[in-house]
Amino acid sequence: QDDHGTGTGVATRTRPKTKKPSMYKVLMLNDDYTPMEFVVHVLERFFNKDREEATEIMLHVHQRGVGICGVYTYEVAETKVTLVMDLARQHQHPLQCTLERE
Ligand code: TYC
Repeated sequence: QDDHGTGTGVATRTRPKTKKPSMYKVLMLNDDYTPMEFVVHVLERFFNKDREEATEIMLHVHQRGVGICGVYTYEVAETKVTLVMDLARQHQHPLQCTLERE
C-alpha cells in the first residue's frame, strides 16, 4: 500500500479487516400477570434506565405488546435476557424477554 501522499512512508490500511459486530435488540413482551412495578425494576436494574424511561418503556410494552429494552452485542444481549428470565422465574412472573438481530 502507498502512503496516500502523507510522505511519511508509513503504510496505512485502507480496508480494515475488523468488522463491526452484529447488534441485537433485547425485546420485552407483554403479559397479563407480571406487575408493572416489576418490569420497571427490571429495566432499571439490567438496562440502566432511570425510573422515567423505564416507566415509558414498560407502558409502551403494556400497550403495544413488545418493546426494545436496549441494543447490545450478542454476548451482552444474551446475558441480559438470561438475567431477566432468571429473576422473573424466581418471582414466579411469566415475563418474557428475547433477543433479535438488528
Ligand atoms: N400487562 C402487565 C399488567 O397489566 C404489565 C406488563 C408490562 C407486563 C410490560 C409485562 O413486559 C411487560 N400488569
